[in-house]
Amino acid sequence: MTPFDVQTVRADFPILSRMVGDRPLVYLDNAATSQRPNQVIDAEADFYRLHNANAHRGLYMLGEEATELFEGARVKLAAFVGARAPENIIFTRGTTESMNLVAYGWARKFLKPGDEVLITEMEHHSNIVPWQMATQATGATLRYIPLTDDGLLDLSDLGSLLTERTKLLSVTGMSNALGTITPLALLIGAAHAVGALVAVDGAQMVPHLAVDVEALDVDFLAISGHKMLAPTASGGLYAKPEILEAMDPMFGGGEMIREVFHDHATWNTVPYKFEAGTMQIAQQVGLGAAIDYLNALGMDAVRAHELDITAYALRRLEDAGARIFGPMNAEDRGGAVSFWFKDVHPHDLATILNEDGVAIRAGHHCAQLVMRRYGVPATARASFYIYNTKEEVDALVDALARADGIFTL
Ligand code: C6P
Repeated sequence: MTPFDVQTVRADFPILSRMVGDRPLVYLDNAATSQRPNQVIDAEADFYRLHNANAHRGLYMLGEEATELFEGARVKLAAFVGARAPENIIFTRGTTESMNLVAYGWARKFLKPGDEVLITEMEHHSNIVPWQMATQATGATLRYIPLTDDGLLDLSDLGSLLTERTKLLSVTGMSNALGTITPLALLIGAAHAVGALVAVDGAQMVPHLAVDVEALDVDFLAISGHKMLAPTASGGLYAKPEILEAMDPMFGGGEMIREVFHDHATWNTVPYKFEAGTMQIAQQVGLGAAIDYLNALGMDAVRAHELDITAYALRRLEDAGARIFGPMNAEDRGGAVSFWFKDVHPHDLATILNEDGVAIRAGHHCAQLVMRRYGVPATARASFYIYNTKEEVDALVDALARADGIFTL
């Protein structure tokens, strides 16, 4: 049972009343990016209409308003993920930039030959490639936690993968390709026990589950705003204060310095030492409005809706003959449901479904190691959010039946 009125939520999203030809849009690609409610669109537009100036620079009214709104968004994001102080949040363009910041600012400074970084085969490329680059640059070694046949992390060999050589465990909180929810408390406890830090890719987790970085005791958390109703290029990196103090900045430029001399410069305080140049001010202000929206629904309610619709979709897709990748129990997963339908290539399927107004993603979802693990070049993926309904799941299944008809002619 959804604890909020989905039709009331839908009315806040102008794009959901668009038609695709003569069919209503059924938007099921929320893992790629969510849609935005009027509240977020208005917050971003009002920033430009009424308050636009650069942040942290102008000593005039607009400059102060822009700074206040920008910093207000930092306070909201910090509270949303349970951070003790807004200074623990670095604003970034999203998870990719956040993970690269950890890989440059922390890993390249502290890793040395013989050290290990442990990740999983379930990761998005943005939590693989930065570690390949950082371990190659430092002489450290990259290791992987494998996957079970049913899309869970295979932790049977964790003891030999996570050792005193491990300096960092970097893992997604929720897989975009399998939906799998990671047992973070267990992994963070095990990593800290051997002295490793833990980075969590929160791109899919933060929009869909209540997160408390203090309770989890996580060291880094990467966040993408655009998957949680906010504008593109909004998001951030949470990190523990002592880690941020020790890290190097990734970008040099305006605002990140305290003093500049001919031969060197000194850094501004955290978080500003990581925020060089003019930031994505209006977008982060929009993120603040998105957080207000999600808080008004309540993250427990957001999760309850997702569980309800995902359980329904898993059942209906399985009955329709789809092979589903990832856990079949909705409690173990989020709402990104990857599947292979009969013998139809996912790209053909997505094209046919589009004729019925149904938008799904087809491809490797930037998770090629997952595709290799399960022996497929691509999957079709439907992914749900707060405004999706069971009728839309029915529309997906009806469209699949039509695709089946076309291919069995
Ligand atoms: N996944 C998808 O369709 P950015 O693009 O930086 O906001 O997020 C990257 C990213 C990192 N980790 C996970 C688990 C993700 O799902 C994503 C983005 C999109 O699945 C686009 S590839």
